[in-house]
Amino acid sequence: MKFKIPTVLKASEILDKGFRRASKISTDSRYRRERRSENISKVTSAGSTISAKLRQYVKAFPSSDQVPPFYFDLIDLQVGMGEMKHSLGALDWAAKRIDAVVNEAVKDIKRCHESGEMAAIQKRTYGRISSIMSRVEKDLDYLNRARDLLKKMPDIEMDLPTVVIAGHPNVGKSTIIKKLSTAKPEVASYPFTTQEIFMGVMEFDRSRIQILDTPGLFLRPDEDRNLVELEAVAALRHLATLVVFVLDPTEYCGYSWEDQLGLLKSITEIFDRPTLVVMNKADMGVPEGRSFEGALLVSGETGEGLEEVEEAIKKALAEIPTEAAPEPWAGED
Ligand SMILES: Nc1nc2c(ncn2[C@@H]2O[C@H](COP(=O)(O)OP(=O)(O)OP(=O)(O)O)[C@@H](O)[C@H]2O)c(=O)[nH]1
Ligand SMILES: [Mg+2]
Repeated sequence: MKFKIPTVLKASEILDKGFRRASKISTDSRYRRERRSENISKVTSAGSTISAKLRQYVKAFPSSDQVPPFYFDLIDLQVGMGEMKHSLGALDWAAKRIDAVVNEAVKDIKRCHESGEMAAIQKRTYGRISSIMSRVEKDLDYLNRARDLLKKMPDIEMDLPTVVIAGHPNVGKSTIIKKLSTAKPEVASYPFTTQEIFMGVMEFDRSRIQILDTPGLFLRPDEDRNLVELEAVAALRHLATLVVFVLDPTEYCGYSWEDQLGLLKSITEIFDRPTLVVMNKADMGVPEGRSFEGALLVSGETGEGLEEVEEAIKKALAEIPTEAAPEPWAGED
């Protein structure tokens, strides 16, 4: 799903657009009747250009009851669903106010007897429109920033089976996903290299599977999690058909084996999804006593064991009944 939202112009730019269009309407007539219709056309054209632009934005942004739960969470984390709603409400209010101000001006101009008076009403109306626009200046700026964030959101296909890779930071999630799929995430030897959900596609025979790289997680309650961790949580909660959990038995990632097992346990308990456990960095040797029942031993670095991971993913997905997968549109909480 992709959000296609036009650039949100600044209040002054929208005003310019409206007034410029209106300024093109002119009669050189000295007759009062024609002057009157020119004034009416000007205020109407300026007002409707501006209010139409505002309404275009209101329509282009996703509304909270129309987005799938995953995007709802992501928007809420990155942009703030409440703030977005509030700012869109403000634009809607401004569009209505501008229309009302224009209607009033048209009535007043129709009642006028003098050209000078008509011109004064037009000027006053432009002033009123400008002051309405200045009241939504901050909302427009905010929405433009929100638009940039929405544009960068991962383009998830809601009806494809989705594998979500999870684990502590630095355990090698991105290294593995890079080898398994078309995704090209960044890999680096520091925690939280991955700052957002990354999407790649795996192809098995002719069927496509979506595979998501997520930021690293710590063993802690949601209220203590940082923003990037919460994005991983949103993917696990709303998208994961299957979880591939990566453990680093070498502890080179910087987190203890016990903490990693604790995180695995808590993820399994909270999200209750079929989970495939992978022990990474096999090329460095596995320290004595570190094992996990059913886990596949792999090396993202050398590629060792990754074919088995592919096979296991394929097998696990085939075994998952469709109704057990999350329903991204219906939500679940
Ligand atoms: N020796 C060895 N190093 C690995 C292996 N897999 C990953 N690494 C290294 O571990 C570090 C972290 O790898 P990433 O793939 O960025 O880890 P990540 O889990 O995606 O980390 P975050 O995005 O921060 O959560 C990098 O320096 C990798 O080169 C492996 O199988 N063997
Ligand atoms: Mg990563």
